[in-house]
Amino acid sequence: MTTSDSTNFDAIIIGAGISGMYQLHQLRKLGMSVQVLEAGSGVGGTWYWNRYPGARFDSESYSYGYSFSEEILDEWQWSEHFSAQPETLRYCNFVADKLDLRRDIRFNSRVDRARWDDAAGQWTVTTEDGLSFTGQYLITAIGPLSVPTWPTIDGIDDFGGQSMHTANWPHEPVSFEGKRVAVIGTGATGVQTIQEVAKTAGQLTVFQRRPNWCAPLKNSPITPQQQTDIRARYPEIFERCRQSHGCFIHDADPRRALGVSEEERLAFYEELYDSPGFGIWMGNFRDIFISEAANKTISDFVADKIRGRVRDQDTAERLIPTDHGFGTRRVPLETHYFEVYNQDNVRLVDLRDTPITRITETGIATSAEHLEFDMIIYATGFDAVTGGFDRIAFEGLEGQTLKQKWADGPETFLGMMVPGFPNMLTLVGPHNAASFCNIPRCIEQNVEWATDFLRHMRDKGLCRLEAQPDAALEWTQHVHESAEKMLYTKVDSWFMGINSNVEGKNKRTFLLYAAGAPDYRAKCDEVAAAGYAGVALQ
Ligand code: NA7
Repeated sequence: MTTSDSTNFDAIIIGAGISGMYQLHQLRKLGMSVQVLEAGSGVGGTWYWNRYPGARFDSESYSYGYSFSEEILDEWQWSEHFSAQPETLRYCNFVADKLDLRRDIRFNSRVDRARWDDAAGQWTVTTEDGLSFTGQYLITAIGPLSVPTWPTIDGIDDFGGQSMHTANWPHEPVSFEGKRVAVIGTGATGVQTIQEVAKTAGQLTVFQRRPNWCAPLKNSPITPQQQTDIRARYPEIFERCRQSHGCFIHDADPRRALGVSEEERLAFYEELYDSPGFGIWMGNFRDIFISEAANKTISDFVADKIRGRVRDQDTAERLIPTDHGFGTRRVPLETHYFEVYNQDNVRLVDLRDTPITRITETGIATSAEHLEFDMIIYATGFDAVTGGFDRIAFEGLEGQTLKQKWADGPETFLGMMVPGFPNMLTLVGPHNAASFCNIPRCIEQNVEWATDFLRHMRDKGLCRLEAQPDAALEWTQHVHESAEKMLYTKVDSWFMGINSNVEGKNKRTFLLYAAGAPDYRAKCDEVAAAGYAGVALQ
């Protein structure tokens, strides 16, 4: 394996985000020729595109960076416990420089098609600007949240002011000073945006369809003393992440919410609410995700906190979710989010009472009124997990497309391979623990596993791998069975492949992996130790 001319490579990687960058580094170490094709003009993926105000980590910064290089760990210093997007993008660029990655990345190259040629044993990958590249292996590093979705509201193109989607934010600074700004959407992104825009906007109107359960982020700068401590504890931090369900530094408390006294339970909830990060979600009692009665205890607790923080009680009630329990959808972490609704310049419009009827040239019409704006911000989310795959015409054996194959929901082996699509590996694909994880931790596992696999192929003189249908069926069943008892499968969310703005994304199918990263890793290791059982090798 060292095929290389200007368009023919051992491997093609789609995407130069956190996973594509690391995969490139690893495949180079194997001596492979690699071409990375990246739609953006720089590295960073999510952190390149999502430049909206307030974008930042919900993972502790020092648990998020790559762990594989001591040099990178030694040289990089995070400034905050939950760093903001500009710093994370600088980090991605720092890593790209350090590892000299850019020479194998072709920027401004959006892939629109990838076709497997079984006779030639290679993929042909084409970009929107008409260029073609061939590679023996195709590795998708396209991210689970990379296809922004705009709402399907009449008149959306009529608006004469500035319209922006948070995931496609301009590279130039955007000022809200004195402006009349609308934000549509109150997911993790909307919440981060709203709390930032509210600081300077003349008027901010938030259009909320369904509220989410938000909890305090409790961010702060990292002091020099803490920095020294973090450096010394890196191995311990990463080991802790490795052992935990979602690779965060927080792991579920072994007690049950309903197995302790009310006093003990409330004291624990107070402690979690007052602690930084995802502790209140990932480090909570283990039964809150399974038992509705247990879940009600934390939902009631957080609802009371919202009532205590928002002055107008009608607004407070509208900000409290009633259609799902705490933690059954992604928990947005916030900094003074609820207090924003106490400001005179901020108003909440509840779309459950007064839906948007159309966007006009000057603003937004609801069933009750017309409101004028200078700017509309769409924080309306993504065609999650499978959207990035739908956007590219992947064509496998006998001309079958991946979109056709996954029309009723994805079917994968380990969330890394699809029968009928030989020599293709899907980093952070559906049914992969990495799609429900402190993502770089799981990305490192995905990349290292894929690299070991390709090393095995080379060492054994093999050139074709294809997941077997029965192995994929078994894995897919296991994915669904592991999630079955979890409350989040009873709720509409992007975890369940629901997106009201995308045709066909209205049937619940679990897209992630619920049994946890340690189980996932063990299963991957077991498959590898058995000579990649479940994969036909030639
Ligand atoms: P989310 O979590 O999917 O949130 C999207 C928000 O946009 C949510 O509040 C939606 O309401 C709202 N939305 C979507 N379409 C519409 C229309 N047509 N009208 C009104 N409101 C709408 O996306 P985020 O970007 O916030 O977060 C995605 C992930 O990125 C997040 O989990 C982090 O991991 C990072 P709905 O709830 O559907 O009623």
